[in-house]
Amino acid sequence: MVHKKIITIISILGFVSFTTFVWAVGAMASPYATQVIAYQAGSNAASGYTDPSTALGEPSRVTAGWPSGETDVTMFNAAWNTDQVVSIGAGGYLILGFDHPVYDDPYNPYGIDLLVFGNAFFTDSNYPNGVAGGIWAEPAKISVSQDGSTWYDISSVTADNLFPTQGYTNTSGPYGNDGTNPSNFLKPVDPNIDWQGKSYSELLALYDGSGGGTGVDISETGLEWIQYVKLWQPEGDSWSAEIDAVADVAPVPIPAALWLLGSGLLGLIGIRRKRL
Ligand SMILES: [Ca+2]
Ligand SMILES: [Ca+2]
Ligand SMILES: [Ca+2]
Repeated sequence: MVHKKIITIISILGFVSFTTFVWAVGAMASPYATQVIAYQAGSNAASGYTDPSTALGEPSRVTAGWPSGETDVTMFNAAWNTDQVVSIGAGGYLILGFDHPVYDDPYNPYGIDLLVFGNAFFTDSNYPNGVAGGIWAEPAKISVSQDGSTWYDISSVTADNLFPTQGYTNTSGPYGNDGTNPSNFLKPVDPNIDWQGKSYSELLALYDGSGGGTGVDISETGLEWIQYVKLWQPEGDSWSAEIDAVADVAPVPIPAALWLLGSGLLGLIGIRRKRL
């Protein structure tokens, strides 16, 4: 019995270290898009915002201030430099590639595997204090693919929508430029939070260190992984979506999983001992 237990524990530890190895190898790849496969600006794409390479790499943490200087990107203050976001527009599309497969990983928070960052923002119903009265969103459709040619549409969410980007976790106000702790762009916001009417500080707490983004669960397509993302708008849309970046969600860190596993095992052993 004891031997069995030890063997079980050793095999679990072996699995965990193998998984750590796999994740460590995965971590060497970029978690953001590395390739523009195709881009076609739509008929009403925003003038000057037509450089698709602006959607590569990580989302923007800082953007131009008004009328000058710089401000942090917050959920009330979106990125708007021409070298930060690319506009899609009616009939337009943008196809991005990752350098690795993005998995429907069971360890991903809320089942969310992929994040799409745009320049949506909460409208401020108590300017300049930051109270989310609504959201300025310009929806674009999201499709995903394993090979860049067969596409599966995502029906549950649209890009350039919830949740607006937050570049730092400690920017003091919604229009501040004093952030020093970068937010986590690989961590989704809990899709069930009620953001309506919440203050900036309440929203920061609800974001819980996340940098925002539209959360996509690729399991709705039936695919186990994807490597290409298409952001597109149908003909006739009167608005134009902007895309800042896409990200591969990081699974829940090993220490937490290990801790849960460990406490579960200790609990089982404890129960055994009590019986003896
Ligand atoms: Ca998933
Ligand atoms: Ca937009
Ligand atoms: Ca960008």
